[in-house]
Amino acid sequence: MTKHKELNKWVKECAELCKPDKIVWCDGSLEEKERLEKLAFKSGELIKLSQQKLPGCTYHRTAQNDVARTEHLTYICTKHKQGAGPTNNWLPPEEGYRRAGEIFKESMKGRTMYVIPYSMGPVGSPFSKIGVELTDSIYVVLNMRIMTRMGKAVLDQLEKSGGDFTRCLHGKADLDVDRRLILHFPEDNTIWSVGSGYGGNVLLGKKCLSLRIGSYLGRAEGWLAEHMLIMGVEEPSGAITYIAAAFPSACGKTNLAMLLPPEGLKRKGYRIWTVGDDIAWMRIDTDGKLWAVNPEYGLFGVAPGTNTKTNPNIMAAIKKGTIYTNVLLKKDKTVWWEGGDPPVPASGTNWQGKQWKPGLVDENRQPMLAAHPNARFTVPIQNVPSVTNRLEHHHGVPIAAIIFGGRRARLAPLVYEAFSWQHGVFVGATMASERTAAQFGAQGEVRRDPMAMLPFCGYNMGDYFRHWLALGKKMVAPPKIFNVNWFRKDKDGKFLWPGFGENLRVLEWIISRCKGEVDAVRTPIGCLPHENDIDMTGLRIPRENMNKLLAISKADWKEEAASIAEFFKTFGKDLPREMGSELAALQKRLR
Ligand code: GTP
Ligand code: SPV
Ligand code: MN
Repeated sequence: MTKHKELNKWVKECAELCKPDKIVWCDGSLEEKERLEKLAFKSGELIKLSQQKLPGCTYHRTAQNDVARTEHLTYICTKHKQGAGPTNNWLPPEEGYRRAGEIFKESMKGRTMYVIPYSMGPVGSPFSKIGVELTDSIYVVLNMRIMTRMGKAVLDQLEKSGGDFTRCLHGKADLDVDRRLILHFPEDNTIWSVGSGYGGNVLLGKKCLSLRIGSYLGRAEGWLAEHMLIMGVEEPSGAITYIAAAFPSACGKTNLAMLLPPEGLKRKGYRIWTVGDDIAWMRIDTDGKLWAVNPEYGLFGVAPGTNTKTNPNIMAAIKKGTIYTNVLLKKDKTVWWEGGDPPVPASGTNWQGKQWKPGLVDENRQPMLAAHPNARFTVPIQNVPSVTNRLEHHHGVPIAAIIFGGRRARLAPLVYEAFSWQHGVFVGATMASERTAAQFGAQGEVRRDPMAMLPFCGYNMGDYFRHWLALGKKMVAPPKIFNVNWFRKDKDGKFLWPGFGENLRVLEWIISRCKGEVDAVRTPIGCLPHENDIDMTGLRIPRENMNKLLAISKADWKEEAASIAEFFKTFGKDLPREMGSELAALQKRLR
């Protein structure tokens, strides 16, 4: 119970629909965490890991058909279809409530409904948003406890303000993919998610509130909610340049946000500060510049491919207080995944709960995986050795550069700079990337993913581009916009660029451009580095690789422009005029 009348009324309504045996209001205390863990160990929902080697860590397996976000079951429910736009699935609100309501109905019988008051952003900050999630999953409560600021302090804040909150109802129901819906009702500030237990579908503060509802609120209130990491690059002088970068899911945000300077660049004495790894809320401050906060409090990161060489910061962070999902469980109650630290374990129980050892194949004669490719860890951001000390500053950090990027085996060069804010919006709007395991569906195919927001924009994407254009006009010296591609491959399918920590070499060029310290080569697609302006000290890669990484094929780009034209057609009248003129200008430059 609470003094907040609206909240009480809504909790009661949801309980009448779902019929839980019990309602528990979460206070966020350590005692509560331990009590819930105990219950989950007993039911098997969680497994306790070795407390010597991984203190405070637990292990969870999701249902096997529930291992990634399900974009085809994710909807924006606005009164008019126009509100959701051409890139979102749409349902009229009544229809959404009705369909999901049937699945929610009495689905919590025999279960407990937990009430989680949470704040995205520092509690009480004028730029934060409060949500309340109702869920029948202890796994969700324990994850929300890491990913958000939650519990008593937030409820107190909500009661004190008497203000609005995002109504987030989640139920596992029967975890049946045919009875799964992730619904957003931006006009009601409401989210309903039913039939899933997987992170992005159920930790409703993350993609659902901070991006889909957030972007909708951002347009109404004049700010931006983006699928971006935020990082600071500190020079020995102490000056820190902050960068925000949008890459699609599983394309390197967590890794870039906490990179360690590579050997050859260590002499320059850079330090990297991690502000956020997935979401940025950005607004124009009183100085007319763009400032960003990370509304989250934890990281829900991809495990496979993560090891002490590629990301020592995260490996240090996940040694304590971490929830591991869908990785390999070893006999000594520690964990492993493909691309993890050596040695490869001799055996273990895999993400499906099957006995695993190296070399086994599954029923399709494919190598049996230890971890699901989208296996994840949930870890408090304060565990990360490179965490910024500005996390609680309600102004956040000033953004000097915005970077877009994706996985593209061909076409896109290692880095280029947009000619202007408007051109940069075009570069972001036409981003494309190969699909990864973070979303349900075919992997590898290239799809357009504007600003890495295709699955996350809570309103008409055409209006979203318009909003970006409008904010650019309001800023004093808007950030410079860049595009990067760490994933270009050679003929044999090998990455041409070593990536990870070495990406700092590219960031260094980007920062020099922001400061006006280096020239660039003007090409039809944007400004590229002069070959010698990327510091390659200590990095031995063949010169021809560098040429390939910076090569622009006019023929390929003409094809790209034609494909962009096709993509733009899907927007019809919703496409801002400026996007059409940028495309025409690109085509002209390519001629
Ligand atoms: P989400 O949490 O889904 O939004 O993903 P993310 O963008 O934070 O991606 P993350 O940093 O977790 O990286 C995803 C995968 O890409 C991991 O397997 C990484 O090992 C791999 N990866 C990250 N950075 C690089 C890079 O610079 N080069 C290459 N080749 N792989 C990378
Ligand atoms: C992503 O898919 O972009 C993620 C993971 O960050 S999830 O929270 O599942 O959306
Ligand atoms: Mn993400």
